[in-house]
Amino acid sequence: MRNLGRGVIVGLAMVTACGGGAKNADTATTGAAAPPAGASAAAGTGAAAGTGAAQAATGQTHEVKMVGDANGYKYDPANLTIKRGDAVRWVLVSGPPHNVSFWTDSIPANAATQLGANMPNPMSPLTSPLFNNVNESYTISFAGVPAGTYKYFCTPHLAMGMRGTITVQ
Ligand SMILES: [Cu+2]
Repeated sequence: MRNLGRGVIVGLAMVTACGGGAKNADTATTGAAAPPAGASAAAGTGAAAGTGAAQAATGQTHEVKMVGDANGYKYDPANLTIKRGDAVRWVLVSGPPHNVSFWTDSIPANAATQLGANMPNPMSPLTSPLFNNVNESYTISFAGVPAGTYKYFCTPHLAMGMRGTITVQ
């Protein structure tokens, strides 16, 4: 009986450790979902925050690679500074699936509505779909969003430290 119990515990630990993408995705989504109450309240107060319609980029498009290999999982560059109106294009280089998900509590106040509107085909609020193919890309316009720091992560690889920052000037 004792041995059986121990076996179950070990088994559970292994499931947790090897849960992989789906489990991490659940955790990340839950974590990201908590703050929006405050964020949307803030967005509602600021009339200039965006109407919910996407705004096309008017400036430069910057490229960020999504990389996963023997050296780890990362965005390259992980930290990028752009101007308002620029766009960022994430390109899948290796180690999919990858995506782009913003922490709702780690973007400027009032940013969520317009940023969300500027994100094509979101899987959930401020979260891009998952990308599985090399050279697949995803572009977000940073037009109409407030200046500041936007922190984001890859849902499947957050636990492996795949995260980045866009600073909008
Ligand atoms: Cu990833």
